[in-house]
Amino acid sequence: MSTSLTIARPDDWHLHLRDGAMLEAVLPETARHFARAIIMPNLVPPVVTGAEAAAYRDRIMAALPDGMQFEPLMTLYLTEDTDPEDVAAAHASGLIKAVKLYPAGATTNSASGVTNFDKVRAVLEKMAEIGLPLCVHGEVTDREIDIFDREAVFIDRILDPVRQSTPGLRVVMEHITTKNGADYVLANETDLGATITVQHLILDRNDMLVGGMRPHYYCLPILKRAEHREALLAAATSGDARFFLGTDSAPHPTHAKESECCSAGCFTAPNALPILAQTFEKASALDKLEGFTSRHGPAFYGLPVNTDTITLTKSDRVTEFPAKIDAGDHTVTVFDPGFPVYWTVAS
Ligand code: OTD
Ligand code: ZN
Ligand code: ZN
Repeated sequence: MSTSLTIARPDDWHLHLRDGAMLEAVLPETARHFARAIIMPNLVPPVVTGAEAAAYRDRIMAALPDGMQFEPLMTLYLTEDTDPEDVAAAHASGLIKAVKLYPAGATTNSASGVTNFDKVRAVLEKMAEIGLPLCVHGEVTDREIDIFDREAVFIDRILDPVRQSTPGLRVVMEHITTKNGADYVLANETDLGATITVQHLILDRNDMLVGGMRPHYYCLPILKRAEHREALLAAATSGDARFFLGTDSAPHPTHAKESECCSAGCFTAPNALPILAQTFEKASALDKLEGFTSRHGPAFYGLPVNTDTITLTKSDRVTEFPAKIDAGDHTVTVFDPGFPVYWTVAS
């Protein structure tokens, strides 16, 4: 028995490709299935200027194996020193598709992020004027706020005030992890979208913590309670165009994950689409998969939907994914959803 589903080729609206040997190792895993991806700028040092984004794009294209197609959609890392005119020029030339806001200290390599939002006001106003989206890592970083509450508090304290004071600013709430995040999107008709990862659709904090700590499920924002996962799944499978796939595939060497202080991030690029097909099927929403993976993102970013297609097939044999891929002197452990997957990307 087999079932198949052909959809417009997906894009990944939130991806970490890194640099050097890691970039070479992980790029084919994305390019095999996805046509384009919004490339996160949290390198060390971060990608701050248009010139740095152009150089990074060139390194990505140089790392793409012969015969593979892929378009990196570049972003700039917003700092308190970012020059509005440099942002506008990088946008006007077609180089960048978004600017990324990290509150300082929120996640991996976010030390150069924003602490004082008054200092980025001129950049945000320029972005609203030219229609350039702001991608937001939506967590406060104050020590006194519990890690499980950081997204909800960010929405109230930072996101809503920034949006109110910058009319016309287009915002993508990246990797939403709570019902609060989904509800905020649903309550705001215009200029707002949200990406959702694979792991936040299928896992909750019990999967990470009960019976032992599973470092490969540790990512930021951290997995939440089951009721939040259910709200995200409802949003993703609803067909609402404000929700689209951003895998947040974030590779780290296996030793850095399986360590005393584990790095945050799940490496989902190789199996994101088969896991999603199975998840949408289980939710009786296979007909909504193409919108989530291939149509809603381009609509938000004002880009064409890809004209070629991929075919996902389901069989009664479990799909085998590699446990690890090689990356220079290291390996990267591939995300294991914790259940057998019967879908595969056929072409
Ligand atoms: N979350 N890991 C990383 C980034 C994301 O917040 C994110 O976008 C990373 O490793 O770059 C993670 O857990
Ligand atoms: Zn983030
Ligand atoms: Zn990310």
